[in-house]
Amino acid sequence: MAGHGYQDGRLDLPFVGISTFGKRPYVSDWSTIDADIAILGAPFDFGTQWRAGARFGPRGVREASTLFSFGHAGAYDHEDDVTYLPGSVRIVDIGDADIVHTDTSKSHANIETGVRAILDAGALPVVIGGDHSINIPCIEAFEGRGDIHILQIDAHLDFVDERHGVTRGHGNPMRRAAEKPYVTGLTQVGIRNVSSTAKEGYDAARAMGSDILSVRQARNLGPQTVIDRIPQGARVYVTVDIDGFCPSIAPGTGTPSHGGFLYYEVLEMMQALARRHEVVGIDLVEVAPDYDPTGSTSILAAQLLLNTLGFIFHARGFS
Ligand SMILES: [Mn+2]
Repeated sequence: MAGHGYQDGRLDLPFVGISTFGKRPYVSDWSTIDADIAILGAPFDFGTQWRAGARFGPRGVREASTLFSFGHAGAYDHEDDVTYLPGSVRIVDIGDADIVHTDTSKSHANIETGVRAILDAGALPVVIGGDHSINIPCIEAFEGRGDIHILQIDAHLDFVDERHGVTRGHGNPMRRAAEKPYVTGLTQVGIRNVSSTAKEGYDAARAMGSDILSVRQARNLGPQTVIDRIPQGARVYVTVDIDGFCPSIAPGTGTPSHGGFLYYEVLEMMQALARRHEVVGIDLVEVAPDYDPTGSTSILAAQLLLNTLGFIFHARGFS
């Protein structure tokens, strides 16, 4: 069989080489992004209110993503009879936003610069956190680029307005998003248990256009019905807090909350979303690899991202 294409050159197994996301090309110059998807790391975790460690999320998820980097022929899914992420979908990794310790403003500004560079290049931004505060500069990068709706998968509502002067911590991002004139609404799914948001936050969220569903409510509705609640025609930005998942499968996070989603529940929401809506951006936050010595949390994050990207670009007609 010598000479057949996929047996030529390097074998390049997943554990071999440099851990960019999916072992895709690294682009260090943000003025030269030429891709359909660009991955940005946002290793910032000064916004946490309990366990830090999400600063290592980008490295953890990148390393885990190499598991799914076999070859360049795409990922064949026998259930869907589709080869997702064929070679025609160009993915690059633009590295990390620079983080300045103790300086949230500078660090967030650097994240926003990265997302703007990706959007200016016409690519889909995929940002790996970092704690959930990194969603704030991600959403700010969308200013002047049309209306968006936000789909949040999370255990926590993250709708705190301000406490002790803090407005850009990991309990604030959905409130900051809802304040933007170009954010037309939020669908907040997986919300459960005690968290930083008090009743006033829930009332404010609903008054500002949020549809809030717990895990049990979402489970009873089913993934398609949850997605059908998002207004038809909305351009959707997805923010996934890994603690939306059950800590039994995602213990590597700062504030785990029992009773979360299992893999297919979220995956099927992403598939339904990709079929029905234009997805304009994604962030995945709060992976703190040090709390999960098995590495399973990072693998879950990488697997969800790659499969979601496959659904989005399949819906866009790539084959
Ligand atoms: Mn969150």
